[in-house]
Amino acid sequence: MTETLKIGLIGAGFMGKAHALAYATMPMFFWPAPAIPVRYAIADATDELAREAAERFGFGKAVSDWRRIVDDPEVDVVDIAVPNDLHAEIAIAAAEAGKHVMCEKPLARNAAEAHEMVEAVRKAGVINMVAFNYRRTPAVLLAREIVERGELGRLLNFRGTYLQDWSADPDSPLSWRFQKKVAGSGAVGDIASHVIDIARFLVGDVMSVNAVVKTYVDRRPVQSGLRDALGTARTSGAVERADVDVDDEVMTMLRFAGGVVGSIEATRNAYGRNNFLTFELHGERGSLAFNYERRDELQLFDAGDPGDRRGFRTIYTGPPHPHGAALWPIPALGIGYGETKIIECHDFVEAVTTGKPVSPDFEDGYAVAQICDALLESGESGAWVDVQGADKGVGAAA
Ligand code: NAI
Ligand code: SOE
Repeated sequence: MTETLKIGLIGAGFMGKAHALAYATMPMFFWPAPAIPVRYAIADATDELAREAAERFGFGKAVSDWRRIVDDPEVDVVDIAVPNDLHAEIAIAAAEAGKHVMCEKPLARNAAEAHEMVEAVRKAGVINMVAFNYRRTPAVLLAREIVERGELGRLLNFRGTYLQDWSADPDSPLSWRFQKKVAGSGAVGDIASHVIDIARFLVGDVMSVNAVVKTYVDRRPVQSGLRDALGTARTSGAVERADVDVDDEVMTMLRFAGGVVGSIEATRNAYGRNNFLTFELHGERGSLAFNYERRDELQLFDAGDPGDRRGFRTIYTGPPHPHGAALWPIPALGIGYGETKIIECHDFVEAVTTGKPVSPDFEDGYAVAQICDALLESGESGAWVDVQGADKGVGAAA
């Protein structure tokens, strides 16, 4: 019989749903599964929310105090899918209780908090992962293989974007994502962090940054309820409004270890862009281009092609590509956001059962938080800012 792992999931909003789906379906894709995740207990902020989540997502127990999950000796894995201000407290308590920890991104509100989390998991010796799932899109994994095989030659530059429009409307309410005390930062930690993770995955450590950081909508309608409706709710007219104290947008130049240069732009105010997470990577022998909105495709340019054949070639990911065989049998049948979470879940569960480390782990989450802190500092000062602790060299982010 396949081993089982009891999961305690904390938070039943957008990410609670995505993680529950991944635990339920991972063995249906990856078989033999490294272990069968058992949806043991789920927590949300009230008894009613927790009960509803348990019924909907198939968990055996519902609790409104997350400490009951952390303290339960039956729980093997604590999975943190709540707003950012709770990540550190829960992860540290879970590690101290000897649980393996999966934590949503950004790892914490800032690098200092993230560092405490790294110390806690290191001391406890538990498996830990930060949920930067976009790097697990098969096309992104393929990009990494192409880079590792040296097919692009020496890397020259990385250009990344993450453009969304769900908060462009000033009547979209002041959810937790617009409050510094909860979120830590705005577009920087929320979405630029994903591109930073991919940049580290493909290129290596970021050494210094020079950023413009901006807040366009500085007051929003006060929201009732804890969950972020991500722009699907509107409150117009003479409603109570309160201050937004995080950024909407960041644009930055980057210097990587090893001499690669780059740029990243992230905004939640780009009308017409939904989940426009893109990158281009240029090397001395070729280039790669990716757009998450066409996530089954990777564009490859080979500078060695004859002059009359120059152009990007579209590779449709499928069974021959990383984790592709576990998904669907024909390329371009189409994978979704859920599949990236299922792959993430597989790799995490495999790490827990084998004891082998998995990436991105809390160290990676901490490194991304250091870059985010540097972006915010540069946005304030207008100067280039060195990223604290960035001394590990190209490839260290693997
Ligand atoms: P959400 O607002 O949809 O859900 C948060 C849930 O946490 C709500 O159900 C809320 O009631 C619950 N909650 C709040 N306080 C709680 C407490 N003390 N105990 C138990 N539950 C509590 O938020 P969403 O979008 O699910 O975000 C959660 C985390 O996931 C954030 O860190 C966010 O940055 C991250 N995220 C990551 C994504 C990715 O692509 N990897 C996508 C969306 C979010
Ligand atoms: C909102 O910007 C959001 O839900 C982010 O929090 C996620 O990390 C991203 O994957 C989708 O957009």
